[in-house]
Amino acid sequence: MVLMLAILSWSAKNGSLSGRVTLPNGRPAVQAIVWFSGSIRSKALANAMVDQRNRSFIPHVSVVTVGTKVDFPNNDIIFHNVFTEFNSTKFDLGNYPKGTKRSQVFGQTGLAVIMCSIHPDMGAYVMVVDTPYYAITDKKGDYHISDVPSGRYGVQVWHESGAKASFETTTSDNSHIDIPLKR
Ligand SMILES: [Cu+2]
Repeated sequence: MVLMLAILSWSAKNGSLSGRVTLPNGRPAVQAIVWFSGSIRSKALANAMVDQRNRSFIPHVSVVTVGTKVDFPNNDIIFHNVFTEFNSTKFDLGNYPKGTKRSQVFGQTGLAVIMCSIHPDMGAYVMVVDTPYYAITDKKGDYHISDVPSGRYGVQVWHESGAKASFETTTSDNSHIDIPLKR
């Protein structure tokens, strides 16, 4: 009984995974997405949004879990359109004016490339994952995924330049892994 309690308290202790992601040229990979792959499952997020302001999508890169409904409000002074290429399926949410919004549910994992047919310079990415463990790197290329149960995980990394990485790791306590991306 004492031994079982000891094992339970040991396995209940969560750690973290953090480090720096770099591009093939050695520079920091800014807004790279790091997420766990494999048998972990997640719940849909209660809310998620890609805003449209000043002729751009904000945020430029985001992560949602499978089944999440993403809102695309138009908070700009001009009309925008939203069309998405998601796992080789195209969705067109139409053209709509300031103060209105359209939404889309992402029911499977994959990368959604968000575009505006009116303004070809507008673009955003929504990565749909099936794990609660993910992070987007900051300006230094640093990521931090907290509250990770100790164990063996697949890790995927994506950057909009096309550089990526995937590997397996065993995490315990606070693991530090720097990730050089390749094309
Ligand atoms: Cu636009």
